[in-house]
Amino acid sequence: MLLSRPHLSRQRPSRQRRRAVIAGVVTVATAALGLGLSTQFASAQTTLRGAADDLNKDIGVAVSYNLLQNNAQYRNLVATEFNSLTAENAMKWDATEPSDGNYTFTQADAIVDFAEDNDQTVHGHTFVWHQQTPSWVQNLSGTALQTAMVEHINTVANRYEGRVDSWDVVNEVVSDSNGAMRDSFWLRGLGEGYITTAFQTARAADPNADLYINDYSIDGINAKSNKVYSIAQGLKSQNILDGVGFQAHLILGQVPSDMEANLQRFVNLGLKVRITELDIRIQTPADANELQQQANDYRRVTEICAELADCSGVTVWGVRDGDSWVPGVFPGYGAPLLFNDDLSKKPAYNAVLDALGGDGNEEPTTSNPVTTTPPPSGSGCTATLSVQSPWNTGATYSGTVKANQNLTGWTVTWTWPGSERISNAWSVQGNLSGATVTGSNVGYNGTVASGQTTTFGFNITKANGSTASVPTVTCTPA
Ligand code: 9MR
Repeated sequence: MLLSRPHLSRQRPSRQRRRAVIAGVVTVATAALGLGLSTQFASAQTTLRGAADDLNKDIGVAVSYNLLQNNAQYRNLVATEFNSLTAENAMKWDATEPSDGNYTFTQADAIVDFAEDNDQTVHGHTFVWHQQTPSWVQNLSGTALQTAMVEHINTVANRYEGRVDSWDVVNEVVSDSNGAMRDSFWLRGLGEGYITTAFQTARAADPNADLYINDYSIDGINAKSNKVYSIAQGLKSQNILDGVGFQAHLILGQVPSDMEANLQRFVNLGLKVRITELDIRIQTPADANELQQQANDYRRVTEICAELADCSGVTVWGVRDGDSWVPGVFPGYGAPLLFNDDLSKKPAYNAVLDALGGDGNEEPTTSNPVTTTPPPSGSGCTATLSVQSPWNTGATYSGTVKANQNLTGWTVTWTWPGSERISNAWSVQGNLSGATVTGSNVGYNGTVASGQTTTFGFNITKANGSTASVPTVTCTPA
């Protein structure tokens, strides 16, 4: 899908080549993910970047200007592991226009130059936000505020036209309660129309950049994401919105069970989706089980993006745990990223690599049976389970439904032999929590053409140290 982006023809030749070369392997790599058979089809890529390139996805990271300037190891890792950059702070208003009409692009330029040197895309962050906006802007109102906003967007978007691929045009415009608009100086000064004006301005300034609305706590279906959905519908109908950014600042063990369904409903509007600021915080100090749970959570989020053709990519919000904003804002929490402070890889790194189809060595080990023997062919559908990653007291499973005829819906059922019980599930619904599980398709994955597959997944709890079993599944067409 990314290949149909209108602005690719204007991109640097090297980036275009990267996209074009890999187009042919998308189907295989995606199929490998869907079937949970990545050991069989794996690209054997050993970097996040290599694996994401094969999937035609962005794997991005938020970068600090200072660290890029001063730390060669950090620089090398950013160039090697990621194919997309976001400036963590350097493109925000306080960095780019600290006083009226006085633009300072040193830091932002350096990041865009770095991305070009390393054939990386840039996701721009951000034009209009209620934070990190200088007081000279916040003190304006009415026409003067609107003029400042329009001039700022025009100046920054024009400067990076053709070099920044996509922009968070507005950031965090919905409040945390009841899905109301956020009560900010923007709303008070200009009314809700400021959002439309911002997008119209950005579209005119750089018609080929993808324009996103970006927010946090909209990863699952809730009042806030419902509000973003209705704003997105309106902007899309005017053809001034291309995508929705889901920040995904998550808490350990709390990947929303309906995250995939949530992203899918935005895709169904004709929009791209993107995980823009992923981090998963843990109460510190984090123990080995928690780091494994974190890996499972990262795997899940990455899988969701990998499985959605219109998910443009996943960006993690920083490189090393010690660089993260989390401990400063949530005291007692931290360790939310993919790398330790010495740049060594955490279990979450391997899980992301694995979910991208690379060789993360996170596939089920020989001590854990991988798949059941498929039931005999001839029935309307067949289904299998595979253990994606076990830990002492739980495991993540992937389920695959294969259609042996055209399906408009399906039901799978099995009985756990032991103490295993589903704790949360995605892309499947029904009576899931007992010893006997009966689950059916959700809205988007019921229609499966003969010969095709679809997937679902879940986490279980189990007795400490026990093996995660792989029951035989019965599949029945709806
Ligand atoms: O990570 C950013 C941190 O360095 C800044 O101090 C902070 C200022 O508010 O912004 C952080 O990034 C935020 C991002 O721009 C928007 N979504 C929430 C992020 C974490 O606060």
